[in-house]
Amino acid sequence: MTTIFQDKEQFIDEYRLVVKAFTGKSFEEAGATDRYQALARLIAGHARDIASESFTESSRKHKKRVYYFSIEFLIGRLLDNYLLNFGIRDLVAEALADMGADLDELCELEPDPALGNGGLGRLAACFLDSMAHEGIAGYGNGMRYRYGLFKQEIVNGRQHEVADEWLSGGYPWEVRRQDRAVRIGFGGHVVTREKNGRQVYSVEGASEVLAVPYDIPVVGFGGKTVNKLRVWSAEPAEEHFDLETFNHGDYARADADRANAEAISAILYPNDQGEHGRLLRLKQEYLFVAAGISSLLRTYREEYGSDWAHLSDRVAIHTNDTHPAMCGPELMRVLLDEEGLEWDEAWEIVTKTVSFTNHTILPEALERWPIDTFSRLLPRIYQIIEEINRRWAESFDTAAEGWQEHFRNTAILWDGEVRMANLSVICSHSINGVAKLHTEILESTVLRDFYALTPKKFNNKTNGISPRRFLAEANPGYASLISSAIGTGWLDDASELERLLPFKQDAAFLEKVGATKLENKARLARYVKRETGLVIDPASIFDVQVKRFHAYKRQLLNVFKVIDLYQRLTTDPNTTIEPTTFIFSGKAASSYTFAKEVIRLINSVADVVNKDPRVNELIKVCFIPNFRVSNAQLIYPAAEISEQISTAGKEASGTSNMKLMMNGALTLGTLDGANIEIVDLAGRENEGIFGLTKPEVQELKDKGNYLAWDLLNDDPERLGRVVGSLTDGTFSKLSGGFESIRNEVMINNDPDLVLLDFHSYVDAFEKLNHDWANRTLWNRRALHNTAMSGWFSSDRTIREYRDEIWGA
Ligand code: Z15
Repeated sequence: MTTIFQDKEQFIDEYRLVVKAFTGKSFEEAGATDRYQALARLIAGHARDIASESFTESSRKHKKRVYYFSIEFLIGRLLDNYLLNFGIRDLVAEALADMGADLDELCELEPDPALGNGGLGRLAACFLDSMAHEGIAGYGNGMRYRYGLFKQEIVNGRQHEVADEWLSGGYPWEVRRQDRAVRIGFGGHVVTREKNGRQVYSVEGASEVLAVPYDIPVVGFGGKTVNKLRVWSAEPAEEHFDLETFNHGDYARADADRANAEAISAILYPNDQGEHGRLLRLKQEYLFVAAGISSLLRTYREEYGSDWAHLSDRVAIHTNDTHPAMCGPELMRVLLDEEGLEWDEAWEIVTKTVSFTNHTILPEALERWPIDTFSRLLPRIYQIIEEINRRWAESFDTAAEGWQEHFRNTAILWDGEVRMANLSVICSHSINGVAKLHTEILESTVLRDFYALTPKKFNNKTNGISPRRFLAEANPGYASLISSAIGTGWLDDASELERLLPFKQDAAFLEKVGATKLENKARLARYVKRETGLVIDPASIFDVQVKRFHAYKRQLLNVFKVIDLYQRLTTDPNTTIEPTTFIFSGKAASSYTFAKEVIRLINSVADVVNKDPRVNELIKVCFIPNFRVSNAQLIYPAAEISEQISTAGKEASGTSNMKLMMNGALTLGTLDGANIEIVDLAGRENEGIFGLTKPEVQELKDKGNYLAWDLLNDDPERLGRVVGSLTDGTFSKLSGGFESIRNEVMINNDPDLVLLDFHSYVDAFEKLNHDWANRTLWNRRALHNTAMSGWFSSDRTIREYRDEIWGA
């Protein structure tokens, strides 16, 4: 463990100096925000010192550098995390207490940077954590959005979106690196010249913006390695402030260049998966790709000169989904146009350096850009893509049976569009999915023609999560109980959690497992009371579904279950249930009408159920607004039931399933994504598995005879009553009825098979719910889940990437 302060006194001396230098005030005079800012700056300063040591050491050892390109990094708050990773959390907490301050209160003042939407962005952040822990020279490359993902407010049950001004108070962790700014060109046209008997290409008439990097340190657990995350901000390339126009009173026009450039990094697009096509988004994608490539090549050049043939020995470029798909063509452009390499040489270097992860099979999420938009914005990149595509076509044996179909499915340019997934695959030496089932689906359907050609390029890397952030930091009570039993080695090597297994026979220990859960539930209940006014009972079962709202994730199935229970409890005296709080949290894309209606339905059901004295001692519905990393860390530790109920085949992996498992929740889920691996590890008897499997869903689709009406007609008492309640006024008091949801299920024929899985779901829920009565058995299963969750550490995932993809 590298330590940055010898003792409390040294910390206090340094801290007082930083408070003084930063605010001009003494610690006693400084307010809480200043105290937070100064503390973060102090830790960030030490982190940067170690970062430069880590960099020097990796140079000396000629370590391969891994650049992780992602358009999202959902890093969460850093102060608490970095104190933990430096091993000084207790020291700093005690020192602050001596000074009359409270560390937890200061941590709460940190903004939660929302530079991502959901799973993909948080995965990227866990990977940075694990690369630093594993001592990999691994760097994030992404976008510095001025406004992160919108803040969600709930008004009359509806989601409202409010701008997230996370930078307004200043962000103490970042350092602006003006000296490493890069000019990026858009538009213009390609000019060809002859130079020494060779065609040379360049772009003329492009308009340029300046990409300015901001570096954020990434502290690995143990404090030995500090890497960095580099995020890019767009600014005008020249100061074109027009004084004359300004003096004539046209203030806005005087600064128009600035506004146009800054628009590129103004907002994060709030769609988790699905609809795109905005020119500004394409500009974002090219900006962070081109700036990142330029920046990593500069570092390489400083270390190894222009020895491009060995680039792939020293550098790995990983593309997180298709948003950075232009890494391949952009690296080709630099090698061809700026470094003068021949196509074949350059292509070999590119394909040995670049690798690709696919995160979804949803067709609406597979990025495609209209060729005319694309070629106008990025003429040279487009030209290179055309040549890649031409050579790809040429590589087929046109005498072979069915080659046309294989080409049609794998072409980059088709039907007037640039297909980014195919571009990513063709430019990469490795293509992976994010869970076993997901990779199988890629190989057998979505990318099957590629798989047939180059099966060895395909591999699986089941996702993981950081045990430091999602267990140690989020759940300090449980973490210290675990450490009291098996020591603290699990923080370094989460597979050691398996050493908890013998404690399943220890009744006193199991009781403590239950007691820490109860404390976490009380902590969450206080948060809910503060944020929403709703009172929830920590003695009830906390049943939790927290994730983005999407039809395939089937929050609708969950609320149908709640409606059914409500109706049975109020009409059928034989219905029994352990007291349960149904907790939902998550955002919907601003333009995703159906998802937003499901949020409104949940809040409308909550409004009725929570006010109804016939049931509100037994069931409560709780929607927690504005789901983000910081409140997620309060929610996971409080959960007993983890709802992972996507239609089989649709959820690539899921990662909240792993976070909840590690925190001792039992999975109520379908055999989808990484749920399958949870069951393999922890045993079906320790979870609640229900519903159609992927092959069964497939068979149904192939037969094509599923009819939602049949299910409704067969079950008027329960399903019929649930669906009827959407439009009969039962839940319409708050802000109206739910015709559009009813139409989705009955007229659009229930595309996500909510009605089909309804009964097996409710039955599986009731079984789990009744199991709760025997608390010893329950706590034993909870502990078993935690004990078997170590394999889902992102350290394991990252070691697999390192050994099998990056060779770092
Ligand atoms: C996103 O969050 C995911 C996939 C995407 O293609 C996009 Cl654009 C965003 C999610 C998957 O839905 C989820 O199953 C997976 O666990 C996560 O990426 C990380 O791989």
